[in-house]
Amino acid sequence: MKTILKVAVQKSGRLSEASLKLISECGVSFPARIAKLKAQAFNFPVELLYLRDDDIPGYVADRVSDVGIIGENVLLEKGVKLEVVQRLGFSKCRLCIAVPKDFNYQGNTSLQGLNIATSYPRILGDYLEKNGVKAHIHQISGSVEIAPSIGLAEAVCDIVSTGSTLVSNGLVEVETLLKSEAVLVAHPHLEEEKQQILEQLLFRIRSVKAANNNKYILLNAPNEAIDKITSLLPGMRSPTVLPLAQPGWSSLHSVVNEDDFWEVIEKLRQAGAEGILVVPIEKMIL
Ligand code: PRT
Ligand code: ZN
Repeated sequence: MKTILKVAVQKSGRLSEASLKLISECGVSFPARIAKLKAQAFNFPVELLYLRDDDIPGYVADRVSDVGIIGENVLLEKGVKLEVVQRLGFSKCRLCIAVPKDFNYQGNTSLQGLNIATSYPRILGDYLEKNGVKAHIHQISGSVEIAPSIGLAEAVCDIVSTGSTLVSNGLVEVETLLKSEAVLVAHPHLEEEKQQILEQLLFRIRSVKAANNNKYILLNAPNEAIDKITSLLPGMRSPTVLPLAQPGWSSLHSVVNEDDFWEVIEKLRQAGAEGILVVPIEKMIL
């Protein structure tokens, strides 16, 4: 029988769309999703399992699934030992302690003796223990941010992304326990054939991620500016330089990282670049 790699993804929630988009950008196609629990790809030896995110670490540990995409926060909270084989860069968030805005917070000793509401008792417990703070952890499964206003707790420990939920509940962030993003986790002992499929998938994921983080840039410049402009364009090796029909001018092509994109564009303009075109890259093979 043909070996298939089972990949667990969140059924519906904040990770679902980005997880499926990533898999589809890897050129792996699935039948349209009709409230199914699993689906096999047409063109790659992968089967998707649609699960609740909290169940994914346990299912991968038990080999119900071979790999899974989850928030690192969930992985750490479950305390399941799995290998993070790739950080995926989406669903970025942080786990924070927050207190009412009129609380006179003086560092984590101010948490001593408080009731702290959270859905992350393990991570919070570890943090308090490491910092020698004795507080009462009140575990709740949702709507943590309302706990102080209904008198359930004096502080909360919850996931924050934009921070607007905290603000609208009159809370301020005082400690960051963890920075999280979606990760691909794998069972530590996959059989050889599954490991090979995983390697192929990882190669595609890394190419997609590199492409998303970079832009292809084309510009025109007078020949005397080429050296200066080349020094500003790191590129994959060095920029391509092609002569323009107009004498004394060239066209330069290169790749620029998304993170320092605007800064580089500004410097290129100052160095004499004109007619700058920026184009998305679909795949980038490193
Ligand atoms: O049903 P299932 O169990 O599968 O899903 P879930 O409801 O447990 O999880 P879901 O879909 O809400 O989140 C999945 C993962 O997304 C989390 O484990 C995090 O890794 C990640 N993530 C990213 C977030 C957020 N951003 C986020 N903002 N998870 C939750 N939130 C919540 C947070 O709990 C708080 O209520 O959003 C609110 C704060 O958002 P801001 O933008 O107002 O700060
Ligand atoms: Zn969940």
